[in-house]
Amino acid sequence: MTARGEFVGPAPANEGKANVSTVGLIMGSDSDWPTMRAAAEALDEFGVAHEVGVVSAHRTPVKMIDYARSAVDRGLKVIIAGAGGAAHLPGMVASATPLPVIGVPVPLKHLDGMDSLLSIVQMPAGVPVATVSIGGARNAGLLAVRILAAADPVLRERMTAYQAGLEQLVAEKEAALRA
Ligand code: RP5
Repeated sequence: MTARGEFVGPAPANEGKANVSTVGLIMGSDSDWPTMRAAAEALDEFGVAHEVGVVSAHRTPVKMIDYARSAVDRGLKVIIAGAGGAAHLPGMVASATPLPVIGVPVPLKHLDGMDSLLSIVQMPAGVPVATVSIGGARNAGLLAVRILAAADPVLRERMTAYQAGLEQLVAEKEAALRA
């Protein structure tokens, strides 16, 4: 583990099951990747296997429904969905799977991501999407780790160590300010 609480290696859930992804990381366009890659990096730090795909609510609606409906059978436990503008992907995926869905509002060049945020966050009762901040893909990755960690003591231990690393980092920065 690094000072920042980063981990390398497979999560216990994936040991002996190479390439079995527990998190589905999807986005409406490849243009979302510069934002969404932070989620993949967070999952990598904790050794959580994930699959990455481009699935658009508007351009590939059939693929989107197939993806959501087959997610459980393919072994996914959590889905992270990022989209910008009229960002309907997270909500539509949540409507077609029982898995927890984390929505990432991707900021585009107009409206500063407020359109993405409002498109994702205001879901009708009965169909929840856990929405992170505009551009908050890293937190989406970390939230997915926490959801998995609820049933995985080793991942939970890793998250606890990561949090201790954050605390240590703040203390070091504070000490540097005073030096
Ligand atoms: C959304 O439209 C995507 O999630 C992306 O944020 C936005 C623009 O897509 P591109 O025109 O760059 O492919 O569906």
